[in-house]
Amino acid sequence: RRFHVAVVGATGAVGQQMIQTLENKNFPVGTLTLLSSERSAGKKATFKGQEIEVQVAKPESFEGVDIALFSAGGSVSKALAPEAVKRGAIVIDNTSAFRMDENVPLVVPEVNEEDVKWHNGIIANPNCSTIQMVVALEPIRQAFGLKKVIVSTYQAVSGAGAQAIEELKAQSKAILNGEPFTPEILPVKSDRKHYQIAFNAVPQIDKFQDNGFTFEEIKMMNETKKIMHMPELQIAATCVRIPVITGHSESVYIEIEKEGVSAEDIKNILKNAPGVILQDDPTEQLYPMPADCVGKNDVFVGRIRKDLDRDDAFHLWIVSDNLLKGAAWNSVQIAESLLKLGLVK
Ligand code: 11C
Repeated sequence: RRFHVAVVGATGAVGQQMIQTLENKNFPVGTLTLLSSERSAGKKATFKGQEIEVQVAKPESFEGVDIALFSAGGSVSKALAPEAVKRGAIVIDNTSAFRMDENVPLVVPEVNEEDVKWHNGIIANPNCSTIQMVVALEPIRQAFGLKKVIVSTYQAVSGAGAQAIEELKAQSKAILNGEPFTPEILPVKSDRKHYQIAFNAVPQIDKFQDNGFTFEEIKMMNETKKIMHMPELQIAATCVRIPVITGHSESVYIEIEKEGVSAEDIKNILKNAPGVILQDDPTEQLYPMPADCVGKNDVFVGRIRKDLDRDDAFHLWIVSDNLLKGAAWNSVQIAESLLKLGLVK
């Protein structure tokens, strides 16, 4: 059978990729409903050669919808996801609105696919920087145990949406032409101050919490524990925005349980891990970079080294397309898991 799918936030950076991914993966779509805020309604998007007009998202928009993919911001999800569920849809939500809700599974299919089984209408899609990290860490945990993670990110501007992409492009041109510019979007549109992103690195993604971490860092820490079912995991994150358009990179330090493990052992595990591509050969200067990962669904891992001071510690470099595995592809993959497990009525 074919399914009625809705995409909420259809004109956004992630929404566009969701439509494309449904097409590329040949997801069994019968009807595709595209929804957005009033501001973007009326625009058109193409799915399998057909133009579809984007409509204003309202509670009634979800009548007859089987699966609704939400990526229009937390407030839209909070208001409309329960309305969609009330009308019989299963919601896959790409915002942080429900991720830490204990009644809502938070799913990365390579890691915890089985968690979709206990959903109550909403399944949350994790933060992009969390997703790519857990895809690489779970196989290591399964083989050798995992005690501690320290991650520093190098995140692309598309994580902050279409306006942030435009800001980076316009600013780069202005600086190269010696023209004035006023930062208005990054690091966080709704925060008080805005800073230059072109030719810069900004150690703030999302707003600061009272404990000195940003919300992006807290999300990475909490979501990783929930997805991996490891409330006891020691984990700390530092999240940095860099002037790359798409593709998040992460430098990750881990401490494992097992003794006597070599970097080669870790590479062998990752070579066969689902969703992972090992790109690691210093003799050939082979390592993952965002420019090579754009448009691909996999998580790329390289620079795997054993720590020089600790026998149980390793360093990794993890890169993925934040709009695909980090968002659109992981959401569609959750929808595929629902079909595979016979969970869509
Ligand atoms: C960024 N990771 O790169 C963020 C975007 O919680 O879904 C995704 C925010 C989220 O800015």
